[in-house]
Amino acid sequence: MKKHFLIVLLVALLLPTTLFAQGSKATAAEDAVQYTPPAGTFPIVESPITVDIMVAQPPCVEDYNTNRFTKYMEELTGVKVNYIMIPPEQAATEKLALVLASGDYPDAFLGFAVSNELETNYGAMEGLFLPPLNDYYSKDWMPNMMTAFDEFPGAVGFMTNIDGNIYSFPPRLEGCYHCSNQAKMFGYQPFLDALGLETPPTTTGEFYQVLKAIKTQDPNGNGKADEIPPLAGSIIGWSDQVERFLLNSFIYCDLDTNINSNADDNVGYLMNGKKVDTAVNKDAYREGLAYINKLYKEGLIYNGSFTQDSSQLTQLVESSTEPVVGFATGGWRGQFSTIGGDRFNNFHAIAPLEGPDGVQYAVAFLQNPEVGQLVLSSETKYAEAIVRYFDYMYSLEGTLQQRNGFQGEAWDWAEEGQVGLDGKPAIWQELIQWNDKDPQNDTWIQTYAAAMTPSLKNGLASVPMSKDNPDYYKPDNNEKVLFDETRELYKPYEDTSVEVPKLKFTADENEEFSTVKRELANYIRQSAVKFMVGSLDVNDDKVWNDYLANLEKLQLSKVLDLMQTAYDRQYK
Ligand SMILES: [Ca+2]
Repeated sequence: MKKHFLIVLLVALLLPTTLFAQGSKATAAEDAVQYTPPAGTFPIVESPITVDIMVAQPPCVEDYNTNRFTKYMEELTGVKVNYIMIPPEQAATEKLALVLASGDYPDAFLGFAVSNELETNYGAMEGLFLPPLNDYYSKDWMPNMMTAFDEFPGAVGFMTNIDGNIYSFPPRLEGCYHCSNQAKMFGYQPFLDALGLETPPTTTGEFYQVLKAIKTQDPNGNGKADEIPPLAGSIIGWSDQVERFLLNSFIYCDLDTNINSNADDNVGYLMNGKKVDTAVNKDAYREGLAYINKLYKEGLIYNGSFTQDSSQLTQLVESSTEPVVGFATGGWRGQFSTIGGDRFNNFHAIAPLEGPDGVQYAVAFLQNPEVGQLVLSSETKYAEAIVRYFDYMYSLEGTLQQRNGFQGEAWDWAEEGQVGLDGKPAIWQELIQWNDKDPQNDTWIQTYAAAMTPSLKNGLASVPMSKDNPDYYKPDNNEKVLFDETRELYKPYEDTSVEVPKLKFTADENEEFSTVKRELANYIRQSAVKFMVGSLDVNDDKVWNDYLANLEKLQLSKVLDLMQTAYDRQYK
């Protein structure tokens, strides 16, 4: 009790007395708010209302109350927001704690990065946040946000707390399109040309033959068999692992063999319908490891691939006078070559290879939103107004107004004939370069709610350039290259439904399982490397069966059950 008193006292001392002058609640007038249906149309209310929102102020926005975009929102919606700004130098979560302890709340909190744990503490346990917001997650209430969510599979489940309630709205939604299929393989085009290949290899069988040809047929033309290794990757580095690409010709497998990777993600877990399962105890996984082991044994994969990092990989690709590496794996070309160099410009992505049983996956890296950027106070009488006000910012127009500035000044809809990054008719064009560095008061610079969806991002008008243009693969055009390679070569082989969405665990579950999950993940990762390099013989049934038995000893089944419980809680 004493502690609580102290916090109240601190709040009284810290908050300016005028802070909530306009925020007195539960007056008779508020009960008579007249909304204009339906959601997604404006204005929101028949006669103007004022709501209080506390906002964590970023450096790039001078004043949320006098900001031109805020004024625009007020005119559009009929909702005047009294923004109570917490300057950047104050820690938002501490401020949130103080205000919640004071008992005198605004209607909502914006930009306080409320975590899952804080949602549980303040929302579920103390009842200070308005739950559940689940009903607002529908096209009846938030048509723009829900339309944007269509491009973020699993996002609603991700926003759902472990108690099944939704306590918050996401910040800006932004999809990194090329990151969503980041496990890529690149071939050195001059080698493929020298070997007379019109197209890169498309199957694991062809790939094996091409690696052998690189090793034996002198594609760099210096008369020496120095093209060793034909294929290289690294264990540390952004999707530099060769197996991350190659295993997916046998079974869907998101495994990252780097021992320091997260124990929950990229351990080879997968969805089998609504069932959480794993690749790592399946025969197809064993076949994939055996294929990689065969390449390794025949000297077709650089042996350092399972120990080195991406800078060593880059050294391998770049340091020789003549190019020697034929294929390399990575999230992009900068993972293994010097940006803008001749080798960088000549590595081109290849599609996932079709395996002997027709399996051909691109690993799906789900682009998740964040929870806790907009939370409503349990005291607010204006939930409907706030929800509809922010929903506008997830629309195409709202996103661009809020992010870039005003239509006709900072951006405009695309003109007839303009094409986007995706080669489709462009959606919008940038009139002035977007700048999120300098303080300004014209717009919000996408600081909070916004939806830069993949389709909107890729709908930016750009200058078309054919792949035959010598400038196409140069760094200036890199975003376009990343986009094209992802869309043409990887998206056709992606199935987001087999990737396990982000799971949330209770405090008790974390306490009971965190060590178990870590030990299991370490064993899976280390064993995979041992099978690939042959220190465990993947072709020996006894060795394989011992491995399977060890997975069970390390509680694989229990971990899958735990994940299933978490999955059902969030996504069922
Ligand atoms: Ca040579």
